[in-house]
Amino acid sequence: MNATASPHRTQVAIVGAGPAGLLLGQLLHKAGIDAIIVERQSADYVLGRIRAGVLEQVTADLLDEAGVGARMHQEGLVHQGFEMLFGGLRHRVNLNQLTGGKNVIVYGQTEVTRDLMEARQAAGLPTVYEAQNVAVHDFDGTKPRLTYTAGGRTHAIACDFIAGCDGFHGVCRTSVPRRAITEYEKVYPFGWLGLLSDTPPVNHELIYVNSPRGFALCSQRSATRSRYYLQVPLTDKVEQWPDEAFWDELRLRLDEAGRSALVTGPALEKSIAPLRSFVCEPLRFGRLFLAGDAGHIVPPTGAKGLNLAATDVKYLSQAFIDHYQRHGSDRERGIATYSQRCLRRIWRAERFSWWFTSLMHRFPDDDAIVSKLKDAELDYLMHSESGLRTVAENYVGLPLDFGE
Ligand code: RFL
Ligand code: PHB
Repeated sequence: MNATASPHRTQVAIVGAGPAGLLLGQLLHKAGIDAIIVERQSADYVLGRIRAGVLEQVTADLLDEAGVGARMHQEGLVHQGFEMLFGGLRHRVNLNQLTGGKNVIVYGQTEVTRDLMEARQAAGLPTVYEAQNVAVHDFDGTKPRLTYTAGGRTHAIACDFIAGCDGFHGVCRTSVPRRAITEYEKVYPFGWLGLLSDTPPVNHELIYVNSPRGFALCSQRSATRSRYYLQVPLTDKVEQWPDEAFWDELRLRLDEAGRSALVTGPALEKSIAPLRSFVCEPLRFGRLFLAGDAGHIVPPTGAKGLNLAATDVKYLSQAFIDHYQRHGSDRERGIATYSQRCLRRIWRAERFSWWFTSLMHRFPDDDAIVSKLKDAELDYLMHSESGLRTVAENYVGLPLDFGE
């Protein structure tokens, strides 16, 4: 039987030390609000997950606001555009020109996470790693609690609010009664096989490829580190894809210029990720708030997941700051409107990610006419100023406040 340690008290208990939880912790710390983060995995495990690579300007601004942007500015690569390859031809989407000067920054999620972890550690802020049996309680009343076990003991944290930043497979969303939630979900009939290698990128900008053999993406982390993805059947296993098979298939999906520029090397990491569109409504249940992948998932084609997590966290930190620091009727406004503010932005990003994914991938039931129609849509988009602008303004992301 576990002994129970005496309860801790904090203002905000954060579940999950991914980018959403860590960024929230940092923004609250800057505002003088107490928070404890409780994470199921070890810090090394969290840092070992290779995920996002593209940051919107809004996300970069938030990292600056949190005081963790220095290395991103030094090492991140500012990209003013990307390329689309289909029908054997490349087309450039000039993000900067089409959006009045906006760019994206290529800087890996691993690095964002590392910067946030180091800042948290330097400030001496509490994070519990390898917490087991994390559970959230009484969030529909005024005294929520979080419990977990570690080192053979049960620990309890009493708090004012719980922030569920625990990703798609977390415990927070599933602790809410089913009748209080509506979930919208689409699972795509393919996955992305990703490979990371210490090889120079095939191109100075990202290339999104729609080929008859399926989608491919040429991304990067630095001038010497590349990240590539291939659309693969959901039934494929990583073991079926030795490095050489990966490179051979990528060559077949590229154009001649890509094939001759491609430098291959051993994989540092290789994994298959399923693709999903998912939204949970609402995102607040009494004193429990969902942020990031805990509340929504986008397929990675639009590079929106991490960016949406960051903007949820901006709205959530602002809601808590207003609650603790404002007086008068505005005090609870951020809390009351959190879900609706986030969801409007989320649905726009969901739409873009779903549309871009549908356009760029081959679906098992696409017949000849669907393929021809997608080719025609791509051809139209890349040769129309408004088509290109539509792609560009969605890719660089919406501003934080985009009007009523
Ligand atoms: P995370 O990163 O999943 O972190 C959640 C954390 O919660 C912990 N956890 C728990 N802790 C305590 N108790 C429990 N019961 C817990 N259950 C879970 C987990 O261990 C974890 O540490 O969610 P967060 O913070 O919301 O961040 C979201 C992003 O990670 C995600 O949206 C992006 O990675 C998505 N994504 C991309 N987003 C972009 O903006 N740009 C991109 O270029 C991009 N590329 C990608 C991506 C995701 C990918 N995969 C693998 C799904 C590329 C890929 C291949
Ligand atoms: C990545 O570099 O991991 C990456 C880039 C762009 C995407 C998805 C993933 O759309």
